[in-house]
Amino acid sequence: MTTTLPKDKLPLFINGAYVDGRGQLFDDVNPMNGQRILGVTEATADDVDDAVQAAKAALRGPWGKLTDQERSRLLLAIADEIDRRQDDFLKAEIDDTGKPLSLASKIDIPRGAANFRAFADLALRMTGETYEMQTPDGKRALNLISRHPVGVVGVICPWNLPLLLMTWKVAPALACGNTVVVKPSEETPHTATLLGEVMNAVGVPKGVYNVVHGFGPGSAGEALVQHPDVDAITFTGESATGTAIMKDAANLLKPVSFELGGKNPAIVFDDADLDVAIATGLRSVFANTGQVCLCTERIYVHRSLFEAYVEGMVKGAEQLTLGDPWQSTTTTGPLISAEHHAKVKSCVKLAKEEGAELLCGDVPVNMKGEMQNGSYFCPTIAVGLDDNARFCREEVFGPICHIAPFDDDDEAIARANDTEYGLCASIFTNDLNRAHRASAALDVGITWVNNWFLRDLRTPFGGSKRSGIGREGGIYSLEFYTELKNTCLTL
Ligand code: NAD
Ligand code: 6OD
Repeated sequence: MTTTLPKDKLPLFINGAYVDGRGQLFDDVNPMNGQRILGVTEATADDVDDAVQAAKAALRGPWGKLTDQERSRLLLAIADEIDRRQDDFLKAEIDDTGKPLSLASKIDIPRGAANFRAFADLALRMTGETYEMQTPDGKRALNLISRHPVGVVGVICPWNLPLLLMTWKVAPALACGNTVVVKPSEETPHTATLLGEVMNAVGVPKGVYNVVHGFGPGSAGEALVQHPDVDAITFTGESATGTAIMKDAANLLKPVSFELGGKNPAIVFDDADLDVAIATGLRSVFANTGQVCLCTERIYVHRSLFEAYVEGMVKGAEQLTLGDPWQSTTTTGPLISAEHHAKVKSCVKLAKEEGAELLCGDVPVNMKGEMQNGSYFCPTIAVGLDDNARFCREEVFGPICHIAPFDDDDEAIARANDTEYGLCASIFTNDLNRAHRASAALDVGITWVNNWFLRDLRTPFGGSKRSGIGREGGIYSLEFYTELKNTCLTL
């Protein structure tokens, strides 16, 4: 047991200390070259129980006694410490994901710190209302509404934006006075583990933040969801995994908050600024090699702009630079794993079988040196498919999109809505009325107008339909991370 992270393998972080999981040792692999980085110790159900008991004890211990102001100050200190250790977090995140330095240093790691700053503010806003009433015998009574932590929160995370998405859940949970047990993705276990050192360095009490490693079914993920002392589950990942987790959580009637998959549309109306639509389209399709839940996979373009838009997108896609994530010129890293590479490849093969014309991509990547064994995939743009093609309906989660023409606004909106998902949409128009009409008509949690992934952390984030349950962000996070209590006093 140690309070600093060992270099030779990744242990669990339980009750303020690093301990080896008692399960199997599994490999953390660098997708840039397919090489093992180090071994990760898997948590058994007993390890998960240790973490949950530590989290439960911390609720009743010093953490539960801190004032809102003290918790808020600790969250700010965590943010400062992430900033101070930015290089360590960058190394851990880039090794695990292969994402380019240009992206991780601008988005992933700074957002990890920003999440704690944003929710430090929330800790000071745990207010409730008061309702005054008359009792039947004419006295006055006050109903005082107060907010209380939910308890131990299980945080289950995906691999695409590991630190960003994990802290997006951990920060509001802690702001509201809860304690957490985090289960990072088995593909990207590093930054969550490193955050343990940060927690210790700034004086977060033991047991408030715990990390268990492993997989989903039959492993740490399932053990966490099924644990009777875990009071709520917040999960980001695939919709099908959400269904499995919800079934398990239902047995103990646990509240869940879900950020799930998408098949996000973009609509380019006939009055759009074409340069903005193309530049934003390129970012929204290819950022993080298409592995952002908000990425656009279906684009509908007014017929009058279709040809020029497609030409601009193809030209832009061909200019992307696949390469070593550490090189400043690299725009596009590998996919997360060989397995995911095989999945994306099979989706593109399917698109061709369904009759797609591929305007770029569909060629082997020509990587040099150790990157020949990396999971690199050529940016791919398809046209010519019917909206019912599987390639246009199922989430691929890679650097791909399909572009189709449309003739009128209602048709574009109906086609954009014709999906089981409802996470986000981006629309391009200079007509304010059109923007409002379209946004109101789109069945999604977030509509971006002439931009994409522009985030104000005070706003509600989440999806409708099969893209999620609930909203998190700003004061909206209070809904999930606190219990409301009414105290009724006669005076
Ligand atoms: P995933 O669902 O395969 O895994 C996510 C996490 O769940 C992992 O930690 C995994 O070990 C765990 N898990 C799997 N089965 C489980 C079970 N039965 N019980 C408990 N835990 C279980 O997702 P992924 O492949 O890591 O991430 C990619 C997916 O996540 C995509 O579908 C993407 O759209 C989605 N995503 C959504 C958002 C959003 O905000 N809506 C954000 C990021 C990713
Ligand atoms: O920006 C966020 O807060 C957020 N949850 C982004 C999700 C991205 C999905 O991959």
